[in-house]
Amino acid sequence: MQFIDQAEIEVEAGKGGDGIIAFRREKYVPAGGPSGGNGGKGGSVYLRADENLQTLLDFKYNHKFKAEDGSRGGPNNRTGANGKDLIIEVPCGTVVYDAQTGELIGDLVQPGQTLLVAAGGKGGLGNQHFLSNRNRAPEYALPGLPGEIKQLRLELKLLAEVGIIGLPNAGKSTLISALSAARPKIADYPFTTLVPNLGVVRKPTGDGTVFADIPGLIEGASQGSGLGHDFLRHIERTRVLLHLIDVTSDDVIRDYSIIQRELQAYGRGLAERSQVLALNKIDAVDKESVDLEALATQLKHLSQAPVFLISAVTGAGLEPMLQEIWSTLARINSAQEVEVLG
Ligand SMILES: Nc1nc2c(ncn2[C@@H]2O[C@H](COP(=O)(O)OP(=O)(O)OP(=O)(O)O)[C@@H](O)[C@H]2O)c(=O)[nH]1
Ligand SMILES: [Mg+2]
Repeated sequence: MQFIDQAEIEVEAGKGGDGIIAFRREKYVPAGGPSGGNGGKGGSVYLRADENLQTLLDFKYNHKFKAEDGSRGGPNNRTGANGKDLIIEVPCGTVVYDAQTGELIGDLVQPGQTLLVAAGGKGGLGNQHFLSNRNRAPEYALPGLPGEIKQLRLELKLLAEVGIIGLPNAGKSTLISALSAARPKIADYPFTTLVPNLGVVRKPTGDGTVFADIPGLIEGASQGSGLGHDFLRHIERTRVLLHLIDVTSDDVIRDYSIIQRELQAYGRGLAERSQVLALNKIDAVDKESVDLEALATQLKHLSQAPVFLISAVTGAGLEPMLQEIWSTLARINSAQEVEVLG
């Protein structure tokens, strides 16, 4: 599945109903007063955050939305019916911009939160409204006003809890396909992954956690080199970074440090985020000539983070690594609850 995290849509609110011109015709009343009712208000368009949605994919096929028009006023001072509002569901975390001006309209964070994006037009006034001492029989009414039309750009930062990062070719996509139902392209060359892949990994408790496989980062990513910067933005909202390092590299420590420096240069707290490190491809090293345990210990000292020896291909070491990720997430989540309560 292609993951789309941007979409453009057009929203149009309903037009207000027209006011009408009418006069009472009653028996024995030679000239009845004006009785044309006002038009109803046009429906407005709202966006609403829905926690069950994960992507903006739906908007690829469907990008024009219109709310109902208000009805015309009726005789006997009857106001026309208001047009129904239109509510468009979007994933939590959707940021909404005016596509023409680039202006930020709003950010939909909490489930159920709504945002007015196009206001319905006002109904026109019927001729009864214009009755005055000067004019006992006004022969005019106002048309309803048009509803707002807006081009919106929706942006969704991946709401993944775990971001898989690392140099190109470290095995990130192989890992997400081993852990989840995601089937990204895997190949023996850098920059195989061009857009982030999402995969849902089942916790022992049964519920899922979203992992994001990010395109490989290279030196200078924070300055825009490679595919870098665009994708660092995607991991801003993750809680844990799973940093994969290819253990067959000639300098594992250097590889670790390159990524660490990019996180630091990017800022926004990424370098301080909880990390779990995994030395991947242990099936491919000659255990006689490489002391994997020593390498892991060295990295642990340097990074102050837990380090695991894994193979995304054979599945070795994945279980303890996942356990560490679940307990790290649990720690972070309960710390946040305390913050909210305090
Ligand atoms: N032997 C061995 N090879 C692996 C392992 N994990 C990944 N590979 C191989 O490493 C190569 C790169 O794997 P990918 O999963 O595409 O790497 P990536 O990190 O997603 O790469 P980019 O998307 O380019 O950043 C592929 O040829 C994989 O088969 C592993 O545990 N053992
Ligand atoms: Mg990849």
